[in-house]
Amino acid sequence: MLIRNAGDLTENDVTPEPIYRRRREFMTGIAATGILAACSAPTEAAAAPLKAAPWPYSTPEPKTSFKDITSYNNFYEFGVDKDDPARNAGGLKTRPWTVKVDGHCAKPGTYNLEDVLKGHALQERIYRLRCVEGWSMVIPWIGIPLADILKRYQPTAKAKFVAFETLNRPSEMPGQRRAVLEWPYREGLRLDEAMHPLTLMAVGLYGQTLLNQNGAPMRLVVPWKYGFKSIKSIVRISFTETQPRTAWQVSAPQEYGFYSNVNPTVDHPRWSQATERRIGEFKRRKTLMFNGYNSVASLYRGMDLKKFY
Ligand SMILES: Nc1nc2c(c(=O)[nH]1)N[C@H]1C(S)=C(S)[C@@H](COP(=O)(O)O)O[C@H]1N2
Ligand SMILES: [Mo]
Repeated sequence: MLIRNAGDLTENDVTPEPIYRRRREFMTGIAATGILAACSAPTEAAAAPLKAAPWPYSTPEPKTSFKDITSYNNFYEFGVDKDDPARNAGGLKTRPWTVKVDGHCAKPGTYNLEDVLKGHALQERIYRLRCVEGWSMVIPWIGIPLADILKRYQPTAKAKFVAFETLNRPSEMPGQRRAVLEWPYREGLRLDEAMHPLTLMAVGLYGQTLLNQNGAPMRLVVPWKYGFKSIKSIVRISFTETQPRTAWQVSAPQEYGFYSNVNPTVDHPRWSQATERRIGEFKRRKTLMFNGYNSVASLYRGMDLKKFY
């Protein structure tokens, strides 16, 4: 098979259909024994092994170490310092976990995590993650294309955006006892962005279920946008007609736009976005437009990306 960079992909060629279907048949069985078994574990397990089919368009760049990915985090619900989430997230109970799906869709409801994930094939996708603060990582995520999940709820013609909410539970999320952001953390995507084949709902990384500091049990990964769009520990998914409010826009609208596409030519008021430092390296490297995921450019044709930052 021809291996290309994900940046060159079009919507229709991310995974050839017959391979996808065969993999899906294989993985349905895996999903039943892997993540689903982990979800129903009676005690708070650290992490359970998770099998996933390799995705052929992963970046070949060296992966950031497991230690860095799990100890250098932004998860303000557990504190604002990079080492706070790893230290403070252990008390979060992620079983059972329910997800409310509402808004403009034919199948709204409150679902168990098991039901949200059931029947979907897990893939391992190695993506770059670029934080607006100027650092980046290469992370081997395990997840499901968000589009596959969303389609099951049958969004109606009125659905133009998808809004996401993180858990709001100050008793287990000590950072929520301070008003550093408006809680719960909220994010949103345009429906076509949410349905783009690169947009992933992640349930694991490095071959195991997510640790709490990375957004267990289920978090978004939108690789062409700054890291803060990749909302963690999701409990609500809403199909909306109008553009949803996001936590960062509410806190500093002049700094954080709704789109937040990685763009080396549009600086954040406090930080240049032209270069970045890969965690584990010292040199700085050039930041790429759309974080190198060029196939998304068609989503923004005709838009002034300085205005819609
Ligand atoms: N709920 C929630 N989601 C969040 C954040 C947060 O503070 N709260 N931080 C965001 C930011 S700024 C980044 S860079 C990524 C970091 O993900 P990682 O720690 O798994 O690398 O999570 C994003 N998702
Ligand atoms: Mo970030």
